[in-house]
Amino acid sequence: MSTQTGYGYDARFKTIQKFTNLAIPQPGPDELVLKIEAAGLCLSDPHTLIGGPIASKPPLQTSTKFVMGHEIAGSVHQVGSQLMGDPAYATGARFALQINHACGVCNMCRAGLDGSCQGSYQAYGLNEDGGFQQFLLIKNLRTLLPIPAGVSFEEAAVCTDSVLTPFHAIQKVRHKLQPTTKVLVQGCGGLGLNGIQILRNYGCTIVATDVKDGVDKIALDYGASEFHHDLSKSAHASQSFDVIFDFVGVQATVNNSDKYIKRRGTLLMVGLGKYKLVLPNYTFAYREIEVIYNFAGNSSEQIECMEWIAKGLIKPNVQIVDFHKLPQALDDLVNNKVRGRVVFRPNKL
Ligand code: FEH
Ligand code: ZN
Repeated sequence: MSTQTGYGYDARFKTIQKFTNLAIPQPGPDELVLKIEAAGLCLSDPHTLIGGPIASKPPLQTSTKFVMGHEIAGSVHQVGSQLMGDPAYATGARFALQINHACGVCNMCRAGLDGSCQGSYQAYGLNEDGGFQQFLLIKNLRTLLPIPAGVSFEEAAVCTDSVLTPFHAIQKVRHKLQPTTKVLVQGCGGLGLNGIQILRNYGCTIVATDVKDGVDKIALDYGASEFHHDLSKSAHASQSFDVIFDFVGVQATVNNSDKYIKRRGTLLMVGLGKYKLVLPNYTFAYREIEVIYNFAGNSSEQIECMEWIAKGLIKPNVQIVDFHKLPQALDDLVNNKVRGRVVFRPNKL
């Protein structure tokens, strides 16, 4: 096979494009080619198609056409001349990718905060080629994170984003999570269900809410002590939650947070449902609400998440879908018909 098929972004269209006859990359001396074993679908994929990609940092130009898919796990297929014989990159070695190409040398990276790297704005599948294809060229070896034994490619793929993102947000407030802490999780989709599983380990009381049908049982199985479609029909008083995670990010969830957060409570904004939101300035100020924004996470946290999965502390809810059904799966995601995280296996045709 000398060509491959991929799905991705083309600036001329707002819909996902099927690319046939893509060249299979050849590695340069210090590069390698990763065989894509699993690639997850995320709400940021439709956002990329309609809102344009995350901009690259000049002088690098954002590609006007690239293969999408940013939740990526794979195995080493071919290495460049300088990597030959290096056991770390032996054929078949298993890696998950860090989505953003952290440079490793800026102040953020040196402080371990490489998810906020100041040196590079490149991100697999978001502004350059990603995992919705069979083979991907890896130029930045720092983005390769070894997958521990006991973690599947599918789990490692979703760990790059849908596990890492709630994990990163939860780490910021873990000192507040006591058995008496009342936590509200808004949104039981890709992020929220993983968030509940992570929170369960901190012993706090977790109340989950989602307007969607069919997620109550799984939210309870994963560690929520209660699930409500509509909190106003529950026994929870207004201003009664210490910590609220908004894994949705729409106006209705912000309004819910305004109603239910306690004085001096903490609101973690995680979901990117809407581009702009109205925050209740007066009531948040009066109650001294701490609002913390979150985005993705650091590679050390991603490695830790994979260790949690290996230990059985988190079981990501993955749903494997045939690669050729990718455009349909994307439509289903946009229309809120997906349960769990969709993962493709581009090499299993
Ligand atoms: C992670 C890292 C860099 C860019 C984007 C992301 C995702 O959270 C997007 O879903
Ligand atoms: Zn994503």
